[in-house]
Amino acid sequence: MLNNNKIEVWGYKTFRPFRIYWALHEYNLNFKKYKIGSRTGETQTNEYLKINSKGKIPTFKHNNITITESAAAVSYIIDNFKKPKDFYIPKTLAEKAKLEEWCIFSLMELDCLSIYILRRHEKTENLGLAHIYGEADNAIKTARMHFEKMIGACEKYVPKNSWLFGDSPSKADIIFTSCLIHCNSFNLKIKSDNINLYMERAKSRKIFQTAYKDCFND
Ligand SMILES: N[C@@H](CCC(=O)N[C@@H](CS)C(=O)NCC(=O)O)C(=O)O
Repeated sequence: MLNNNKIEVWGYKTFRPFRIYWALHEYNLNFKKYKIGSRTGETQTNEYLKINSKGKIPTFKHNNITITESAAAVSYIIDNFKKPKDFYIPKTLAEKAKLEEWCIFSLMELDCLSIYILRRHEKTENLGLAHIYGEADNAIKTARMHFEKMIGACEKYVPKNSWLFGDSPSKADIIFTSCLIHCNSFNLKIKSDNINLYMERAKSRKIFQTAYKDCFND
């Protein structure tokens, strides 16, 4: 196991850095925060671009390794530090594949193909960046339809009373929940009681709340 004496995280106030904050809080690890925001200019300085050439947040660093994808940083934390008691790690290859299926589904279908399309092409008054990436009514329409379809496709696999893999949260819960918590900002409605209840259960977890405050407060 690695020590935690030099963990650093850049970025805050959005759901992608939150994935890293949540994992670090689950693992009870101290870390140094650089609370820089996207589109504030802070991600475009020469100094920052040297550690993250994408000019995006989040960035995670532990000693000499720098990771510039939120889900990869979550995996790094889970794979390298001492597992807390109340956290699920898959044991078999089949369990690992099912867990990865949730993560990739959330990242691709919910984050990239739905939420991020809205972020790029919605009008400014709807929290979008159409002034930069252009208006694209059809892309917005299909992103909304896609989100609804994907929520419909996964809802029956979301347990009624537990986390995705039982009594303890996992990487899949961190990634899946992160894609759900702010979708109402884009007026994306989760039309599934089951998933809404799951999300409320996740939000009621003390560690979730502490990590959330840490990530979203100044
Ligand atoms: N795939 C990346 C996406 C990172 C990302 O898009 N971050 C947003 C804020 S949450 C950002 O920095 N956007 C600024 C930009 O797109 O230029 C991850 O999950 O870490």
